[in-house]
Amino acid sequence: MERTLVLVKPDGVQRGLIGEVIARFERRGLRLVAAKFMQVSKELAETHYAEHKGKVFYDGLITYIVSGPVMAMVWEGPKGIEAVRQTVGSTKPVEAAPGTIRHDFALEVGRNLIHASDKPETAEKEVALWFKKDELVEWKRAVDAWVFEK
Ligand code: DAT
Ligand code: MG
Repeated sequence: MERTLVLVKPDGVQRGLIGEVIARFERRGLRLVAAKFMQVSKELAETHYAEHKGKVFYDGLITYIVSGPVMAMVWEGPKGIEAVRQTVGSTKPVEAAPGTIRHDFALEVGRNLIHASDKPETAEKEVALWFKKDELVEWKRAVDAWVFEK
């Protein structure tokens, strides 16, 4: 079972797409572990996007992510990191596969609606950065045996 960080970015929140994003992950069978609606501080934004510091799009990226509230969530499932990235789609919306969130709701890389951790090391770091341990909910669903093989 893998956990991954998902953010509905400010454009997704402003456009009323929080529910749409949650519905897609729920339908896929992923299990919600944590969620909070919050205004991102500049400090948190800079820590979260530290790997992109110095790139041409960095300043725009920080301005974008702090431009309004985000919906931060942790989702889990077997191969959860990969599964969530697949449902999210490629970074550039015009390169994202039809049926993915970025394809279906976005056009521009600087307004690509959603963040998802890209690999296990990143996911672990990002979940710990955005959520305290006691905000992560351990629970089981009656339907789990029909979604998770083991
Ligand atoms: P992802 O969000 O798919 O993990 P990333 O980690 O490479 O993509 O980049 C983080 C964000 O930075 C991305 O969601 C949008 C922005 N970004 C990435 N590449 C960009 C580019 N070439 N031009 C403008 N913004 C870019
Ligand atoms: Mg990334």
